[in-house]
Amino acid sequence: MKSLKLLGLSTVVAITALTGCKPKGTETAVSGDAAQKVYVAPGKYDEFYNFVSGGFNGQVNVYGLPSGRLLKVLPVFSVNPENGYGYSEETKPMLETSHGFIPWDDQHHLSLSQTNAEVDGRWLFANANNTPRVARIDLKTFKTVEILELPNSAGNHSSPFLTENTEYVVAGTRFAVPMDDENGDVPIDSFKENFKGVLSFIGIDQQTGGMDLSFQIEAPGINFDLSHAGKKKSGDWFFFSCYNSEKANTLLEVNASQNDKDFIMAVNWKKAAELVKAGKGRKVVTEYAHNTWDESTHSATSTMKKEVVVLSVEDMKEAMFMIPCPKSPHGCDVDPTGEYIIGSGKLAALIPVFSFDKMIKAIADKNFAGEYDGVQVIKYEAALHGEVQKPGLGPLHTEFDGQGNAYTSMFVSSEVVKWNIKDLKVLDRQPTFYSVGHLMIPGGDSGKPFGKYLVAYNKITKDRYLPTGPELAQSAQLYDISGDKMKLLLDFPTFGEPHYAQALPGDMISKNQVKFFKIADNKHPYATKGEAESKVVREGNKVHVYMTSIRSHFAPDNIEGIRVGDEVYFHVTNLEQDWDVPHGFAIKGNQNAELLIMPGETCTLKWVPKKPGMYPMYCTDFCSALHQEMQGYVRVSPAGSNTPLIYSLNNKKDNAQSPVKEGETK
Ligand code: K7E
Ligand code: CUA
Repeated sequence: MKSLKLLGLSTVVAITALTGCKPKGTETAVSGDAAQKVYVAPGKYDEFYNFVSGGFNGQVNVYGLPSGRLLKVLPVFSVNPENGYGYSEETKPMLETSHGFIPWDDQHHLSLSQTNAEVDGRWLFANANNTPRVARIDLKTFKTVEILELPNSAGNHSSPFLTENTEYVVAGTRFAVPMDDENGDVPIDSFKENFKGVLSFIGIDQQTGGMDLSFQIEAPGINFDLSHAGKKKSGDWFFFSCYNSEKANTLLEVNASQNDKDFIMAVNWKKAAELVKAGKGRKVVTEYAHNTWDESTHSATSTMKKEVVVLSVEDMKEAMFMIPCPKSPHGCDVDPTGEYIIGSGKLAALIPVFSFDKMIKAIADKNFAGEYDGVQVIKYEAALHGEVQKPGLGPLHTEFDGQGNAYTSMFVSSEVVKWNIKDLKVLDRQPTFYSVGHLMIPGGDSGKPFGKYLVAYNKITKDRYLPTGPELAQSAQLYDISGDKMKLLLDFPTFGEPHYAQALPGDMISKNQVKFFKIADNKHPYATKGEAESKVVREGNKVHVYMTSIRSHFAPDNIEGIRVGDEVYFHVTNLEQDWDVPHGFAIKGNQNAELLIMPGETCTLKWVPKKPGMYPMYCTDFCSALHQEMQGYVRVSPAGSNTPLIYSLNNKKDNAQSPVKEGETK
């Protein structure tokens, strides 16, 4: 969405004049009882969890609503020094890809798992935009437990969106690119012949949530921007917004804005799945990483997959259609009944609303306007329910309240517009401060919205908070939508750049929270299940420290006999069996982050000391009154020295292991 900030630069003169216009009446926009409505008293829980994408920080941020309090930053696609995600040996495989280890990505969209088109509180799915991947977060532990890379794709923007029973997570590529099994080393201006837009269908195991790339569809080389599944009557279908039907490969802000209409593409995913089952599609050889987290070993594994089944446009002839949609559609949203599909043309002066029933009839009647790269194009009027006239400028995204109303964000005119889905009349408009991107109603893209609040996620903050140098916090705004008119209640700053978000009632997941991991169930190969088992083992130049932590000491806490040239692995097991008692671990000179070890878990920090000396280590998380005493020393001797390897707690050295015993040369 960044590009939209530049929208007004040269092409759209009329809009240029309006991008600078800023809504008036900031103070009067807030009603008298706003404070009371967002006040959550100390010790009380918020009503909703709000999961907000972190944009260019690659993480997912969790807020409470209505308070706007930040509860947690969940590491997903970027390393996180706070808890060692991407730094500890156990979590590093989560960020492996076919391009190697990637410590950063750009995260835009989130989808909560659904059952019967209602959010069910099991999992949260997130996209990585830059190096195409989809992640699954387990809402029992708030941990990223799986990441699947997507081949034949680039710019995984139209992702991840879910079918109504979480059968598939679907992802459309933003950039058309040559297929992975074809030579990508071709002139860029061969775009029209060589570039394809691929849609990915990731099958979800209903018990475990495990992801598997079931198949892909090789669609025309168009840019897929967003999507949503149909629901209820349209539950077998998926709808994707597409821009750049011009197939421009340079200066898209001008060249991809030529056509009066681009498309919404409708795909019958059930038929596609049947075709694959019937043996259609070709096997494309490629490489993509599948990374999974195992909660019994507290470790991730990365495996490289080699193949994917790809359906062609020809295969999909009866199951894939285009609907013309004005001017570079961005958001593609389906109302709670599944009947209405809303395309938001960023440059359009109206919002088209399509009817699912009419679309099906148009297909049956072969009411087509022609073909686009082999895909039948349904006549615009044949699928159209109607247009919302003069809704505002720069419509982007639409959510629903379950009462027959839609709410659309207007990036350019900086407002949220409420309108009636049936008669398409605008009912209310409220300013946003400023330049709203996505908006979100809890459950607002499902078949059962909770419809009490709406949050606008704004791109520009300007004067809303105390200034903080050249970069200001991005901002969210909470509106009360329980009445006829929307009421602004609250501003709260956000982390990174928020795009899409999801929310659900707190009690749907709060009661299922894992409070600690049972030490008896810990199957980590280097777990140390009691202090008596703690030890230090040398294997050549690798030294494994089997360490425990409990309030308020490490075992062992004195280690000697480490040499320059050693690779030391601190496998720290947190022996606590109590909620909210992590221990930290840090050692002077460690080149990666620290560890934060949950109760019952084992985490590993790799440390390569560069020079001889005395290296203090300590717990970084204030865990008890004697937290500051939770410390120790590691003595590092020069390479080749014969300092015996000894380790102890409280100077008991019975377990001392001599390097000579290991049969090593000195
Ligand atoms: Cu509109 Cu990436 Cu969903 Cu941002 S996108 S706003
Ligand atoms: Cu353990 Cu502080």
